[in-house]
Amino acid sequence: MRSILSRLFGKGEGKEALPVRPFTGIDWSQEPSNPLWFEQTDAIARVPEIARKWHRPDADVLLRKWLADGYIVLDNCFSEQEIDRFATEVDDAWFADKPAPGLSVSDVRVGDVTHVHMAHADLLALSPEQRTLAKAQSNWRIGEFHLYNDAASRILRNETIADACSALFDRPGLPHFSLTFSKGSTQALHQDTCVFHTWPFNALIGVWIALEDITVESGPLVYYPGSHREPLFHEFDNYPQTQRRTASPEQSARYDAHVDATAAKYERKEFLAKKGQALLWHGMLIHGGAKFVAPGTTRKSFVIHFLPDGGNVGHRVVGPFNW
Ligand SMILES: O=C(O)CCC(=O)C(=O)O
Ligand SMILES: [Fe+2]
Repeated sequence: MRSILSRLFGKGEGKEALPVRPFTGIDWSQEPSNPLWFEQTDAIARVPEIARKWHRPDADVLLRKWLADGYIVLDNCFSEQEIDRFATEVDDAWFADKPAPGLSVSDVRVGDVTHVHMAHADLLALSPEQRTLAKAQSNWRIGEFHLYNDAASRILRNETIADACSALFDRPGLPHFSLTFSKGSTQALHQDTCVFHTWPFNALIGVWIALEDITVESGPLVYYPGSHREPLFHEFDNYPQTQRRTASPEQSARYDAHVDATAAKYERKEFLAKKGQALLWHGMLIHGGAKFVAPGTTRKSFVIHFLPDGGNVGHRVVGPFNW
């Protein structure tokens, strides 16, 4: 008797060879889902019930804005002192006495070479003059700084933000994946749902926190209120398997064009935040970094992505991956 594998893939007697297809992941349409309240058709009717659980006088207004516009802005979540401490310590990491094992700084340009991820130890091995120059001339970022720094960890664990995300999800939200930006990102327009793998759909809230007052010329966060209500790009028809991270180069180009064309239907806004203000956005809200960044400007910000427990299903998705 022929083995299962040879029956599937082998050239057997009297049998045409079956074409070998790469495994493209599970069929997510068959996967049980527990959709979020704001993804359901009766969402507006549920606002009073959800608002009662969020102990803020403006809960009702914020939830209605979340549904209509796909984002909310929160003030007074942090003390000025904790924001300042964070901003200072990010800068100080460049001149620390000793390296933090595991920490790396991304997109560091030394001379003509840009290091995608530079280990903190390698950074500290540069002379102080080289570091001062690299810091000024690079559009550097730090991923997961909260794992290495108390001031960042304190911001990540802020209770007002966690309560807001849990209220918006109507289930406990957990902070994941922090990013510390030093300058305007100039990032292309995108939807975070399409760069994460979440289940249920849109189980994702982005939180953008200003670590200083943000100016027009520093390349602010750009976003398009209401764009979150647009359907998912039609080619991503087996989400969360099919999205931007698993898309082919051609498909990625079509997605990017789709996002640009969709954004053009909406008003473009820039988040000219005051230090400490936070913008919370829906996974499908189109956003990116403004294209123009004036030389010498900074745009210090901290981004956290919140998901409900178990909402990240990246481990159930198959590659190849674009990043
Ligand atoms: O800060 C920016 O310019 C964009 C950040 C962003 O898109 C993200 O972290 O999801
Ligand atoms: Fe994003």
